This record gives sequence, structure tokens and C-alpha cells, in this order.
Amino acid sequence: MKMTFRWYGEKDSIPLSYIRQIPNVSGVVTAVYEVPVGEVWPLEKIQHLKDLCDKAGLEMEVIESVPVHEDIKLGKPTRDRYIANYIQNIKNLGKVGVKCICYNFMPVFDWLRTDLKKVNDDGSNSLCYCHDTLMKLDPKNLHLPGWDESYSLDELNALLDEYKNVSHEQLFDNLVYFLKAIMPACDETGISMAIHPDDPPWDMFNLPRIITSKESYDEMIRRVPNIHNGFTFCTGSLGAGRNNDLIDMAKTYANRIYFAHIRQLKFDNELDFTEAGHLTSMGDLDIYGIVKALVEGGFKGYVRPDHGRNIWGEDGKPGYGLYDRALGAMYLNGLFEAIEKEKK
Ligand code: DNO
Repeated sequence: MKMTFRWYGEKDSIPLSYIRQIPNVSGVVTAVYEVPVGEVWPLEKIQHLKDLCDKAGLEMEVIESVPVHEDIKLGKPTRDRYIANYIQNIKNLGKVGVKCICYNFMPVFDWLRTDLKKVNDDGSNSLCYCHDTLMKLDPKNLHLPGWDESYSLDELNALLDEYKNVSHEQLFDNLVYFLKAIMPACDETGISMAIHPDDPPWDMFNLPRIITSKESYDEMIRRVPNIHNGFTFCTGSLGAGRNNDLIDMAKTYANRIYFAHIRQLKFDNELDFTEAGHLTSMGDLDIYGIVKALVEGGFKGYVRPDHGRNIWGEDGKPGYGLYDRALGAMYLNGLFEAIEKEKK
């Protein structure tokens, strides 16, 4: 396992020098942010990021994310141009030693939360999800906390209309089409693709969501068995699906999980949740059991502590402050060390 930490590039308020001081963190997970979705990332920009990481003594082996253009998800005739760009991105990233690309296939929206600063009993604050609140929102006039409003309302409306005719099966077919097209570039560069699950793992605003469960994992591997087709195992995303058995999934797919996002949830009721500190006893996910299942299954991927709370007066980027994620990294370091030693 390699412990990593997400870094939002030069605009991140957390400098690489601080990340370097978190014990056992060997590298950062980052991306080129200023290029529009679907376009090719200039090699100079990638190289610049890599140079910054090198200088800080950190690896840059994981990219999160190379986003997938909506035309690819919609299966539009224009998708082939965007897939060609994606392939070029894979090749360019391969040139600087990237080994893993995290991406998602969620239509229109990425992760969704309704409150980014819910105050906890201990005075820290967390991201949380309240289903009723979300359902009361009008998707056509949406201003969601934490969601970068990269679409104008008109664009958003047009996009939502286009998805009206896309079923779950079609969306899955479009994912398979995309994966089959990019696998040769992955074979050539050795880069593994790691799909991030849908967060939360159910349909949103009538938009289909397809990476939600063990069945989705089975289907992905069945349809694209290439070894470079794998997963970002995000415990918080999958864990919100109350029926998902994360320990079983971790054990079964340990060799296909190239990247693990590990975080904790506290269930508020059947659908709602609040993000909690990483420790098993702070929430409803058995973080110890999950790490044990990964280790015992032979997991050799990258790990990062996922969303942290804001603690110690920090007012960090929602989910991505320094302190609680650093504590999370240390907790996970301890779990991995103990379980790996026991295994030996
Ligand atoms: C949220 C993140 C996601 C993730 C993308 C991957 O905190 O885990 O935004 O980066 O879904 O493509």
C-alpha cells in the first residue's frame, strides 16, 4: 500500500511541504484543473505539476480525476473526439510516471451533499446528506453546496433533458464503449483506470447512477476484463448504500482496487448520513474490517484518507482540510501496519 494525500494544485491552501510532513505519505493525488472537461491537458502543465511534486519529495502516481465528458456518458456521436482526447491524456500522464487514473461516470453531478458545515457535538463540523432536503431542490435551478457550477442554468437544463432518454443499461453500455476504447492506451502506458463509485449510490434527480454496488463491480469486470480496468474503492460512497457489504467487496476485489478512499459515515436514519472522523468507533462503517479485508485480499494499491471534518478551528475546503485528514492518514497507517504484520 502507498499512502497518498489529495492536493488541489498550486491553488490549494495546503502546501506540499505540509503534506510531506504527514508520516508515511509518499505522494499526492492531484490533477490539472484549469483545462475544460474533455480537452487535452498540455504536457507542460502536467510536467509542471510533476516538477513541483518532485521538488517537494512527493510522488505523483495517481491522478484524480481525468473527468469524462458528458457526450461520452450520453453516447453521442461526438464522443469519439472526446475519447481520442482522453487517450491522449492517458499517454501524456504515462510519460511522467502516472500509474493510476481515478474517474467517475456519474451523469451531470459528482458527489452531492446538502450541508457542508453541520456542527457536531464536539464542535467540529462535517459534510452531511439529507435526502428530504435534496428532494426539495429543483435540479433545473440548482446551487448545491460544494458543487462547482461549471454549467450555466441553460446548459444544465439542456443536459438534464438529454439524459431523459438514457437508461441505466445504456449508460453502462456507454461506459463499456469508453473503457474498451481506452484500454489499449492503458496497456501501452501501464496506467490503471479506477472508477469512483457514485456518491451517494442511488439515482439523483432521475439521472441514472450505475456504479453503486457489488453487482456493478461484477458487471464491469465481466464486460471489460482487462487488468487495467479497476476501482477506486470509496468506503463513504459505497457505504451510504446500506445494503452494500463493504468487507465482502473489499475482499473480493482487493486485486482490482487500485485506489482506496477511506472514510467514515454516521447514519442519521435510513438514507441520511453525516461524515465522521475515520476511526471505526466514530461511525457505522467497520473501517478496521475493511482494511483487514483489503490486506488479506492482497491489496497493493494507493490509499488516501478521504473527507475529513473541520477541526481545531480550521476552515478548510469542505472535506479537504489538513488536520482531520492527517489524523485519518495516521489511523489508517496504524491499521495497515498492524494488519500487515499480523498477516506475515
Ligand atoms: C469527492 C471526490 C469525488 C471524486 C470524483 C472522482 O470528494 O471523492 O469528487 O474525486 O468522483 O472522479
